[in-house]
Amino acid sequence: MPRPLIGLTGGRVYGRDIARNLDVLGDSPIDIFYADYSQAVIAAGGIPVFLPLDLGPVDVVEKLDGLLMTGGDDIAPDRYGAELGPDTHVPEPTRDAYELALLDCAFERALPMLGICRGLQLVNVHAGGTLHQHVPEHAFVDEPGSVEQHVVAIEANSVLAELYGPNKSVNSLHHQSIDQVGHGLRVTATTDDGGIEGVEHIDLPLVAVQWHPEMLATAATDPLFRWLVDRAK
Ligand SMILES: [Mn+2]
Repeated sequence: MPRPLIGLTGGRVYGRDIARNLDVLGDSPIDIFYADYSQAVIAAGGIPVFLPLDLGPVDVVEKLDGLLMTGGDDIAPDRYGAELGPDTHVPEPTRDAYELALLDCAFERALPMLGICRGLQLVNVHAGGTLHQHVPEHAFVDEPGSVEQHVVAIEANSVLAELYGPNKSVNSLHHQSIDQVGHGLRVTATTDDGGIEGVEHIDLPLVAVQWHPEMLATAATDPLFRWLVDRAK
């Protein structure tokens, strides 16, 4: 059995955003992703491939066996019918458009999909849901990403319950979260303050979580990446 090809999304910065870069390259676009994601996919037996933001989603989804929507900056609130809140980061419209189009194609092909952090928020917005634009009590951004900050309760009879059992201690590096849940999604992980931290699609192989399994000490053996790779085979 060949190792499945897992597409990874990422963001875009510019030469000027990179320390010690040449000044003359300040306006040059650079597509980026955190290697924690690709390392976790490799450890789970998949072959990660980065999906450049200029690629046509239709062309690339045809070639993929699975899709990992990674973390990143805030989604433009107009994508879910809201005004830009005072604490919402400057939107990245190129990435929003690209990832939403990727999800269109992945849904059409029923591709196995995993969303992490922004990836979960994106899945929800794609499904017609909305976001809370600022939940600072979940933004533990001054501590290492590997630190577990709170517990999530996991719904029985879900993929997350199969993988983790009834609860899991997780990290928390997000300042936005799901408000209204989108169509076709089922909430399968919540916090005791009422936050939604995990959703699954009722028909398709799609799981999304608000925490960052790729940053935990257990990343190399995290069952979520194994789930994605196994479903992608
Ligand atoms: Mn959290």
